[in-house]
Amino acid sequence: MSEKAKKGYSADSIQALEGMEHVRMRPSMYIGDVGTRGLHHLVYEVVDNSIDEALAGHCDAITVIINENNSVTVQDNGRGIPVGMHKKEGVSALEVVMTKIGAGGKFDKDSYKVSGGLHGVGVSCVNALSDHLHAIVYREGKVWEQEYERGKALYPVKPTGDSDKNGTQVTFLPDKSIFQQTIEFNYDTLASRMRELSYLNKGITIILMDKREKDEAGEFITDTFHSTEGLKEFVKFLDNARTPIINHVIAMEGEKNGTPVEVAMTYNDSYAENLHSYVNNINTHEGGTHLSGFRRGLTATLKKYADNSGMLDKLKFEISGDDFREGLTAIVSVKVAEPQFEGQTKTKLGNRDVTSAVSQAVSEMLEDYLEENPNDAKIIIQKVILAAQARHAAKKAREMVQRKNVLSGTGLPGKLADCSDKDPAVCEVYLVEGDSAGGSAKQGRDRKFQAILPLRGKILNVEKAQEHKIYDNEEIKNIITALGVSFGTEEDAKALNMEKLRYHKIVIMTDADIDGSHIRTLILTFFFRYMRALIENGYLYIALPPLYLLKKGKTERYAWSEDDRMRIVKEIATEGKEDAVGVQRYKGLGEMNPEQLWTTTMDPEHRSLKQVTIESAAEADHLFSMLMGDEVAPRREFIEKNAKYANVDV
Ligand code: 0RA
Repeated sequence: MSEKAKKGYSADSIQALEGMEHVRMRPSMYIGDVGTRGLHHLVYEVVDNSIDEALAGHCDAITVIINENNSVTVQDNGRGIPVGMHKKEGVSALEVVMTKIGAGGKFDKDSYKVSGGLHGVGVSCVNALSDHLHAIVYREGKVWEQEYERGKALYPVKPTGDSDKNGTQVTFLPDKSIFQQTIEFNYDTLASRMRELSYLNKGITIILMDKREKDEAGEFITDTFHSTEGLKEFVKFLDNARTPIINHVIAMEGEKNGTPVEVAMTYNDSYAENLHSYVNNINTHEGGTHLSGFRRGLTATLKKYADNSGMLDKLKFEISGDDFREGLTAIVSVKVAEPQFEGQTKTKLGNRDVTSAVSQAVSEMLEDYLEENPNDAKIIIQKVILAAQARHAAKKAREMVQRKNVLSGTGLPGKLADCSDKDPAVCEVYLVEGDSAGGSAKQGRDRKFQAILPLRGKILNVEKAQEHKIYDNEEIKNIITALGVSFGTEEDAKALNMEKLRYHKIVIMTDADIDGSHIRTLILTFFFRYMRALIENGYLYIALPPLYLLKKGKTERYAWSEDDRMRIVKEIATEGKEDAVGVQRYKGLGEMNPEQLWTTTMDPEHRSLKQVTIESAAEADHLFSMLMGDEVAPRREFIEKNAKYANVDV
């Protein structure tokens, strides 16, 4: 080893250091943000490396452990990151991978690295943003280790023993000074990504374990994710609360023009379209060329079959592309060597040649299926015809709602207490559960910029209703007219006339109980299905009312969680007399007087609002389908399990 290498101070490694410094200075540039999303991104980044090793055919088991101190361990049984001297850098390859930005994917060119995409910033990034990281490599009979602090190696890679295992183990503790909001990992968030990864990469076993908590039997909470059928199972999972109308999940897997394509789809008796797409395991929320390819293949094949069948002969109007996708649940997953990501959130695939690859793959798959399953083919075409008829009815109903708005003078619903300011950028509208809470909100608000729209009871379950039916619903009509924008499932309606939007903050305010969470989900479903652009533009929020009022003499404090409550009780109790602190549990918004509602939940100075994001459309869709689908059991179970979370991320 040269002198330089021993110290690890070659010119290149100084540059590497600067790269690492840059990650710490501008973390959001690398991982998106430094909130909970970015925090969880660290785990995905490390796991992606192991997935790459699995895709290269060298690894079939990955274990992810949340340790007691909130560090995370990711283990795999791959070849182990090479530990030999890296010629150019003069230090161990392991050290290069861990401390040089962008070094991650340089070794293996053949596999479709996630690198270069949305993730793929490399494990060095995780290292830079960790207080401490410990890498252990099992390779060629030996164990090698290196530790780092905030991305800097504490010692050169050293052998620490013998082993007949192969693999890599990385344990990292996120840096609190970077992730200031929290470094607490959410088990369910990690679980849903691991589940997704197991469907997208069949054959790999991913074990997730939480060592922070034990179940009743005294065991650590753990889940094992493994899929033998891949996307086929993913579709079944997404549709488990819906009723299928055809016998199988239609699936294909293969390579077209050099692009590996996987597709799975089925039809259910709902009216919703659930289409999810992935590129190199990344959920492409904004779609792109692969999704266009899927749509094109689907429409062309079904249209041709329908035309030849004669079933369309009596139909008086054209069938539109949307009609072929009512009740469709489908997943498209492609692997692209050099993906170009576009769009607002860089989750839209731009590579032109992928469209025809996917379109051809889908056409071939579907043609075969329709030939071999004529009964299913007939059922699908009948469904398409019904969808086309309903679309016509919906168009009329939509026009009626829009026309009524114009006729009724101001066009605003009678129940809306509008604000005086007219500048949408500063205006807010609260959609409030129940007339009584609505009354408090009206009294408590700042009427200059805050409008209140009380909603009575439950709004319609839009997933189960056909589009034209939802326009008969008073509450939904009120929301639509209050907001002032267009709506609907058709392409032209989806491109909302955003400039007409009357409020740039739309705040859902419901009780912090099971009914409240159900109503919130119903409203979210409506926005998700019919005004998705509002979510995408960040206009939709959830109000977070406090759970407790704590009183000691003249002191009044509010608590938003159990932890909050315990902390504040300690704080305001005199001489440790915690019993003397009065605790009032708020069951509903109605229990707060207007002033309390203002101070805790509506006053921009003190309130906390949760912005609704489309984190993972697949997860959100599953959530919606579980809550809204036909089967009651999974819905109950879900609501009960999640009732403790005051907020649902969609
Ligand atoms: C490059 C080359 C080789 C292994 C890996 C990367 C590798 C990286 C990671 C990251 C997490 N787990 C991993 N497992 C393997 C091996 C090349 C060889 O052995 O010939």
